[in-house]
Amino acid sequence: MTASATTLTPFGQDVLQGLSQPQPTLNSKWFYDERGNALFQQIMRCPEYYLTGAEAEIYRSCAPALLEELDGAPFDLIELGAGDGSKTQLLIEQFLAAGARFAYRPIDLNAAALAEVRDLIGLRWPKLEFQAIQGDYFEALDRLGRSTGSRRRLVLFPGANIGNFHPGEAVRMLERIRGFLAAGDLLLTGFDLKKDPAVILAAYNDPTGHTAAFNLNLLHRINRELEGNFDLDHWRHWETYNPATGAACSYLLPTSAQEVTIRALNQTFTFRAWQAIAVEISQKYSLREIEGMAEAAQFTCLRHLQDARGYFTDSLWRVPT
Ligand code: AVJ
Repeated sequence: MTASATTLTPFGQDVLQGLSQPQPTLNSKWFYDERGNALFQQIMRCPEYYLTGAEAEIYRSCAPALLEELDGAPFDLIELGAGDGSKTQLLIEQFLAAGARFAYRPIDLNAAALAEVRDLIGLRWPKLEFQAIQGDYFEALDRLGRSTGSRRRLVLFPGANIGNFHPGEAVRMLERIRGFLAAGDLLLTGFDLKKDPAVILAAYNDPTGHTAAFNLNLLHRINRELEGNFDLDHWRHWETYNPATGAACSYLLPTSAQEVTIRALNQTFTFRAWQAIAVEISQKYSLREIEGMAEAAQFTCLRHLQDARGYFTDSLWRVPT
């Protein structure tokens, strides 16, 4: 008998659905439990994972470009997926030095991460208006309500998190964000750019094994939260990059035939040796493709802010009048 969908957590429902498909799939959004967050911090410290450093370089110097577009009017700085907020502090520092008037409203699923951001901001800038909103991006945006246009919005969508969506889904996501904005409001999105495939593969295959541990943690999480019995000694992390499509994809591969029982789902899944579970897409784009996405989502692409190596862009878009 199958566990009835109503008694399952959203994680359980998604795992059941994903593993029941002809091509088994697990969604990378479930990577980020407590252990996953800690492992992702390790990845961000790997020299091969160039994305974090490249975006920090951009954030360190992009304030003038943003303030120029905001014309000195007071605004709300809304951040989708704040993480530990360290990059954004680089920006806040410059905004305050330039005398900008704004409130900082980070949104994140992770309550612990938000509490840390609150403490850091409170210590450094006790007078800065601050509102942490815990939840799913769109739940949280719903709570903020639609922009009235009386106070400008600058939405940050950093970290190449958009890359975890397939390109079509990404456009729909950006369109949905636009639904919460008014004419003149700004969106700054981090996109990882197409580059030497060797550089990309190395970023998702660090020699210390942090990325492998991060991906395999999803099977651990199923074992912990859904009473699964994945034998982690028989699963491997495998990364691919297709330079024709720009998709970096990660898979979990069983090195021998596996039978896995997940008690919370009342299900046993069988995997043939080397039958992959697809877990993550980290889509890479060209500047042209990004401009096409802006148009498809009905934004005006104002400019690309890039790191010196041209590995990454934070693309600045405006809602047209
Ligand atoms: C947090 C989604 C930007 O796709 O590069 C890092 C997650 N996965 N290493 C990415 C990740 C493997 C990361 N994002």
